[in-house]
Amino acid sequence: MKMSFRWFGDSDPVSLAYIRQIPGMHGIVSAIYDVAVGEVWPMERILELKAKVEAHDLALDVIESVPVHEDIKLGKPSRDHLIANYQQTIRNLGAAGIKVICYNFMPVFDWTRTSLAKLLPDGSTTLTFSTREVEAIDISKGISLPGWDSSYKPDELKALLAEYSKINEEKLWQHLAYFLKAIVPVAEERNIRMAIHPDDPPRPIFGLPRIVKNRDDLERLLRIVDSPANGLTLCSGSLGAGPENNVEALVREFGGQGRIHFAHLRNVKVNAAGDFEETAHKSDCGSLDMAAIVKAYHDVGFEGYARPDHGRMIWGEKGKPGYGLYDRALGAVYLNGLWEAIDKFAPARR
Ligand code: DNO
Repeated sequence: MKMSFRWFGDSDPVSLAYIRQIPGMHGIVSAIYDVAVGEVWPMERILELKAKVEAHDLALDVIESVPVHEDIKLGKPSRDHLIANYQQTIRNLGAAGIKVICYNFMPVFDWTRTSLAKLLPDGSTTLTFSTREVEAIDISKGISLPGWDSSYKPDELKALLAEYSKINEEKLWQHLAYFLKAIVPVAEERNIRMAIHPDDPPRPIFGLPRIVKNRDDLERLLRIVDSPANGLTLCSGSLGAGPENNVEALVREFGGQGRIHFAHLRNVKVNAAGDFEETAHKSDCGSLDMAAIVKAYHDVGFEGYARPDHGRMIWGEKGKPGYGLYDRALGAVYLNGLWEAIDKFAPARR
């Protein structure tokens, strides 16, 4: 397990110099944030990012994310050109020595929360999701939830949602299959592992289809192109927010097949309705048995990349919700500690 840390580039309040001081840190997970979705990532920008990271003695092996243009998800005629651009970005990333590309196939919205700073009894703040609050939102009046893609103007968003009203789950699967069949061979050729991130939360929101939510979806996805280059970002927090999902079992099944390339490790406190609150990483802080999950990775001989995922805001830190330094650093050290203990004292059960 190679421990890594997400960094949002020069505008990130957390510096590479600080990340490097976290014990056991292998590398940085990042992206180029100012290239428009659908455009090719220029070689020189990729090399510049890599040089910046390497200057701090950290590796840049994982990109999170190369976003997928909505026209590809909608299956519009413009998708062929956009997919050709995506292929070229994969080639460029391969030429720069990148090993894993994370992406997702969630229509319109990426991860969704109803609060970004719920105050906890210990004075820290965290991210939460409530179905009731999401359902109370009248989408036609425009959306103003924290953390959502505010780059859409209300009219654009309305038009986009209208286009999606014709897309059901099966259609979205067809569009994902079309995309995978085009990009996975290029990834194979360039020695890159594609790693889809599951839907967060793992269920439809606002009537938009979501298709990467549970074990059967993951199985279906992997069989579309049965190649190690078509793999998973297994996000414990996203999948773990589905009461039907057993994250440890997913790690054993898909990790055992060598199809997990990137592990997002975080804990959530989930109720039966699937509402959740993000917690500190430690098992007894949330609903997930993080020790059992890390043990499952160890048992399947996981050699891929992992990162602590969202953290709470603690110790008065101000910054990007979920992506402060302190709680994620605690998470990284905790996860490395679990791994070391398992490695030394628990025999692998393969
Ligand atoms: C949230 C992240 C997601 C993830 C993308 C991957 O914090 O886990 O934004 O990066 O869904 O494409």
